[in-house]
Amino acid sequence: MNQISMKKINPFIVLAGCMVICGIAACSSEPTDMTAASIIPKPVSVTATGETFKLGRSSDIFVREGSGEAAVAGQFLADKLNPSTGLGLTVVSGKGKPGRGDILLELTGEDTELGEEGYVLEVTSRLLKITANKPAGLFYGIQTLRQLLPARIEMKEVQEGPWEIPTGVIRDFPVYGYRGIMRDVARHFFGVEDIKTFIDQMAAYKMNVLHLHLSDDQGWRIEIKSWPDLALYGGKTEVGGGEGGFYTQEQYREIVEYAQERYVTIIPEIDMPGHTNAALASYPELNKGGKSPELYTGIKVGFSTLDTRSETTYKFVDDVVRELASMTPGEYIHIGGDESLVTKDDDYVYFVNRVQDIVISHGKKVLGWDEIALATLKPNTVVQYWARSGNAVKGVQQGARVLMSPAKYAYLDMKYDSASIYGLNWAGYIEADNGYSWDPASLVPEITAENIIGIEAPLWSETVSDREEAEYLLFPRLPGYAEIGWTPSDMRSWDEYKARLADHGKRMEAMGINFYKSPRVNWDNR
Ligand code: TNX
Repeated sequence: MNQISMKKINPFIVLAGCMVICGIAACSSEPTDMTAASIIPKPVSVTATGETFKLGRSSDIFVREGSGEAAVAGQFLADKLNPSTGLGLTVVSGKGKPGRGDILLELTGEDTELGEEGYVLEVTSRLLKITANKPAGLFYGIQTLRQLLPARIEMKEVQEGPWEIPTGVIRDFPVYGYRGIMRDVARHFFGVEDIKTFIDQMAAYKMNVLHLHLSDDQGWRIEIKSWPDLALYGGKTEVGGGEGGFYTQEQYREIVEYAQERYVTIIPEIDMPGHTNAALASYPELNKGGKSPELYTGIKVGFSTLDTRSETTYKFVDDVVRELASMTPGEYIHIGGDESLVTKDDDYVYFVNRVQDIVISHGKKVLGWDEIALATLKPNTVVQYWARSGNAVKGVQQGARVLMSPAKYAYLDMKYDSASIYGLNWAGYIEADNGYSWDPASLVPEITAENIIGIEAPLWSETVSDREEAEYLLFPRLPGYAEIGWTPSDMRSWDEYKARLADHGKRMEAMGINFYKSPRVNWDNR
C-alpha cells in the first residue's frame, strides 16, 4: 500500500504542505512583484514579470569594454553594495556576455524619451541590466536598484542576505531638470563632511542641485582671496554666538567635485544687497558712512544693505563673483536679493541690474529670490519664487523662468506642527503630507509648467546647528520634494505615497538619518 493513487490526493493538503515547506525554506518571502517595491521618487512605469533575481558570490558588475563612464558608475555601485552584502562585487569590463547573476551597466544613447537623466532597469532571473543615454541615467538607475534591495543594504556593516530583487522592467525619467535643496550654511555653519553626507542623502532620492546660501548677516562662509577678511573676520561667528567657520577655496572645490561625482550641481549664493552684515562688518569701505557694524548673532532679517551707489561695492561684487565663478562648473550664480528692506526701491533696482551684468560677464546665469523681478531681468535670469507670487509673475511677464520654492509648502525650516523642536512657523506648519501635496505647475495660475525650471526646498538654519538637527527638519519631507520634482503630478497621491514613505523609515534608519517620525505616516505597520 505504498502506492498512492493520484485520485486520493486532496489538493488542499498538497497546498498546505507546500506552504509549510516554503515557510521553512523562506521561499514564500522571495520578492516577485516589482510593482510592490517602495521606490521614491515613484518611477514613470514599472512592469512586473513575477520572478526573482539573486545577487550572490558569483555576481559581477559588467560593463562593455571601453566604456569608462559605465565603469565609474559600476564602481560607485560596488562601493554602495559591498559594505552591507560583503559580496566583494567587482567591476568587470569585457567583450563577451555577462554571466548569470551579473549586473550589466550600459550606455546606449538611443532612447530619446529618456533624455539625459532617464534610465531603463530590466531584471530577469538571470541578469539585472541598467541602460541609459548618459551616465547620469545610469546613476539614477543605480539609486532605484538600491531601493529594490532590502533596507539593510544601506547599513555600513555586513548583513545577512539573501539579496533578492523582483523581476520586471522600470522605465523612468524626470519631469523637471532642476530638483534642488538649499542649505543655509550662513546662520549656522556646516562643515565639509556634513555637506558631503547630505549630498549622498539627496542624491539617493535623485535630487540634482544643492544651492549653498554662503553669506548672510550672521556669517560669510567662503574664502575670497581678494577680500580675505570676509571669511577670516566675517566667518568668525554664527547665530547664538558659536564659532562659525568658512570653506577655504580648496574645501569648496572638494565639495563641488564630490557633488559632481553624484550628478549634483552646486549653486553658490551670495545674498545681496541686504543680508550683508557680515561683509559690512568685515570691510568699513563697504558701508555708506565708512564705518563697520558689529558682527551679528541674532535672527532678525532686513536691517543691512550694501551701498548700491558706491563703485567700491561693484568692485567688491565683481571680485567675489569672479572668484566664485572660477570654482563653479554649474551655470548659475545666485545673487540673493531678498528682504532688502533698508535699500530704497530705485537703489535696489539699480543694484540688481548692475549685478546681473557682472554675473553674465563672468560667464554665468543669474538666479535670485523673487524680489529681483522688480528689476529689468536679463535673458536667462531665473526668479526663485518664495514669498510673493506677484513678483514671480512679474518675472514670467519679462520672459524669465521660475524656480518654485513657495514658503508655505516647500520651506524645510517650517515646523511640522506646534510641538516641533526645531524650526520657525512664519509661513505656517508643514507636516509631511502638506509638503507633498502640491503641484508646482498649478499653484499660481499665471505660472505654468513651461515657465518652471523645477523645484527647490530651502533649509534655513536659524534654529538648527548640527547634522542631527538639520536632518530632523529635512527628513521625511525631502523624499516628498524629490518626488514632486521627478514624478508626473497625475501619478502622485499622498495616500499611496505614504505607504512607500513608511517603508523608507527602515531605509532612512539604515542610512543613519535622524528623521522626524511624522504621526501622519504609519511607520510601524510596514
Ligand atoms: C526668509 S526666504 C528669508 C530668510 C530666512 C527665512 C526663514 C528668504 C529668501 N529669506 O532670510 O532665513 O525667511 O524662514
